[in-house]
Amino acid sequence: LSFIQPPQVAWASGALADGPLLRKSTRIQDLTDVFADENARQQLAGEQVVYDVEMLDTSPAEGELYTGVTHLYPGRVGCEYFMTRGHFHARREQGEVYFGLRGTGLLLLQTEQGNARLEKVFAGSVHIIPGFTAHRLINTGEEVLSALAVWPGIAGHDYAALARGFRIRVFEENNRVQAKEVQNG
Ligand code: PAN
Ligand code: ZN
Repeated sequence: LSFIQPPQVAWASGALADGPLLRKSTRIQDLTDVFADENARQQLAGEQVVYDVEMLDTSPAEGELYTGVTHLYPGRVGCEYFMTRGHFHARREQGEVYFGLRGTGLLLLQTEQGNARLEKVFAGSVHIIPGFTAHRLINTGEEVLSALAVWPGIAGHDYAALARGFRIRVFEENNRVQAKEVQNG
């Protein structure tokens, strides 16, 4: 019998290899109305990549799990740190687990009732995202923030439910990370 070579994640960089991969880049031009300062976003180069997602091309069938790595680059739109769009799962009851691999940042979690909280993300951090909870990564550091995620193939993404934004935004002010509660969301 031969031994199957599995896909690999390089823990230090988050790079996935040796499996069938799907890749998606999200750029400044894709993130209309995501950041508080829409004018500042329009001043930036639209092609600049804010985050890349690499995932294993596995089955989306019920009971199967997806595995992916998000690489969120350092940067800001105005004073607001680069972040992912963020979403609820279309199947609201479906949870997810994130593992911090490199860099430093925050995971913003928000319930359907609008209660929001922030967890620190760093190499080795483990984040249990329960069902019915929207999630967004925020890079508050100066290096790439990479996080591994595992989620149900049937979960799906609902971006529209949070089109008006989350209840918390995170800014750099006076060289410090400042989280602010906002009215929308
Ligand atoms: C992640 C996210 C990834 C990109 O794989 O999809 O970090 O964020 P957005 O999907 O919000 O643009 C995940 O949470 N999957 O369910
Ligand atoms: Zn998710």
